Amino acid sequence: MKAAKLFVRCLENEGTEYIFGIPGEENLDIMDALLDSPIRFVVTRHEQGAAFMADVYGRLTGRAGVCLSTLGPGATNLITGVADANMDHAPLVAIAGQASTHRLHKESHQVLDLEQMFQPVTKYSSRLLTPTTIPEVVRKAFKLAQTEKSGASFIEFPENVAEMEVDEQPLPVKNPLLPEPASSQVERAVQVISGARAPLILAGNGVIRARAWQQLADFAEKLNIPVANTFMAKGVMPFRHPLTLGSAGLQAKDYVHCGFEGADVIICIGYDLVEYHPYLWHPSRDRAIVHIDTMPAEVDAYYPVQVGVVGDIKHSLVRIGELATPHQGHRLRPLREALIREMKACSTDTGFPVKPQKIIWDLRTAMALEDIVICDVGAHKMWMARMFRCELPNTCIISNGFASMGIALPGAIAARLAFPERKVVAVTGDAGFMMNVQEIETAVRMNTPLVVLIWNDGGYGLIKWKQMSQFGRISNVEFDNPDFVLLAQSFGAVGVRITATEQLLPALRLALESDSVTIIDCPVDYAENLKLTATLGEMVCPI
Ligand SMILES: Cc1ncc(C[n+]2csc(CCOP(=O)(O)OP(=O)(O)O)c2C)c(N)n1
Repeated sequence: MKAAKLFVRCLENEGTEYIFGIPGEENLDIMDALLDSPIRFVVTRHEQGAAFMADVYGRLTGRAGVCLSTLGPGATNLITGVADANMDHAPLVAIAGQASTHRLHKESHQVLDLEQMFQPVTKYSSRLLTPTTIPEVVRKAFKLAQTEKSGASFIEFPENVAEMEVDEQPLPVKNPLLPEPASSQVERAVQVISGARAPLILAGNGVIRARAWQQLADFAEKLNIPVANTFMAKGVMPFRHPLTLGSAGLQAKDYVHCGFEGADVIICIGYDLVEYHPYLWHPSRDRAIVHIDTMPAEVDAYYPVQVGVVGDIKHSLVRIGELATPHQGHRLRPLREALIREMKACSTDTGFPVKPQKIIWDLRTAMALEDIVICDVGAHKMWMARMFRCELPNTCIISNGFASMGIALPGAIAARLAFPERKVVAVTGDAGFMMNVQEIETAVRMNTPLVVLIWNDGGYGLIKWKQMSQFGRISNVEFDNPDFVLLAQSFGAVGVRITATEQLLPALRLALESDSVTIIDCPVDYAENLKLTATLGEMVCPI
């Protein structure tokens, strides 16, 4: 058979359901081979959108999302989404066409060394120089992308190799099991945790990747230890659970930081430093850290590990949970209660533009608990991370490693394709929305009903917030927007403009019930940003 056909068979063998991308002249054979495959090709309007779709598909399913582009400019367009997946540990396999191997050694139309270009943003980057290596390269790409720490792989496929004849078969798919933790380390962790005066758990995205949320809840409950989560681990403990403290990730002080300040032992579980720098939650550098993860800890002066328990996270939690001595009392409950009071404070607010807290209240009211929010990057993300309650893991996706704007709309399309029975909302700033606005066409064409909720402030809100906090004036952060209602309509989507706060909840409910793609243009009152900075700056810990 043709090498391109073998390649597609190898993708099928890995369980690939979708490929997101844009064809080009140098991957004609793959595109043709896909016509005879059950894999669905989702044509996007920009390769960045394709990579973000694969990224979010990977986060939600734990299986590598696949994206494809042509050589040169198609591949450079993929890079941001691939880097995002890699830094956030989302499994993804990116594929790019390449010129024939006969012209890779010299200056040549659209030719870049893609294998090298993708190396810093992937775990594995490889060029297919002969068709017989296809089964190994594809298997390795998926194996590395899906094995902890999961991330991105890249395959470059020259067009002349794609059309060669080959007689090979896909390799059997076998994914490695993580080792059990060493008993000596489990025992040391048990001693430190049992002897702690005021322990605190920081749960990261690794707990979600390990699907270990039930073991985390059992561990916290059995030992009676409160749990803070990173932005990327929202929902890892149900928010309604009395031991849940909420999300840690703001650069300012917050209630949850009072927990860190008062703790003597901090148990970091499935936590990657890229999610939230330790100098922000551990400036004193003097607490004992127990690191429970699939890999040894990164070296960082603010992350002094006293005990590292490396191995299968579920197993580590069960073993330590069985042996450690439970703690008494609910010392940190006032922190949780203070946060809940803040969440509720604007629930009936009618001020306009709409306050961030009120947008979040209405969104949570309108959405079912299993529905999915994909959050973009900006001031809205900070508010969502802090105040949007999640009862289930992977119901509020936040990119907080690479933290690239533009993920929300393409990500929402992927979420809807991965879980057609659940409703999906893209929460985005006006700037991030415009970065991948063209994917509305993809959503309408693919018939993926979803809601895009734009927090409209006519500017780069987060940067404005930081400029004002630091310098008291703004520099080059304002812009004009198109008419989002007309824009939506021109794509065949529904456009809704909120002109009074009371309209938001009914608009959200209607949009969630609808079978259309709905774009809601919601003016936001970002005067609340500086008010929050001031409140947090003056905060006295309620414990
Ligand atoms: C691709 C990319 N470019 C720039 C940034 C830096 N950045 C972070 S937030 C932000 C402003 C986002 O504005 P908007 O999307 O309108 O959201 P808002 O902050 O107003 O809620 C910028 C420029 C980034 N994170 N990603």
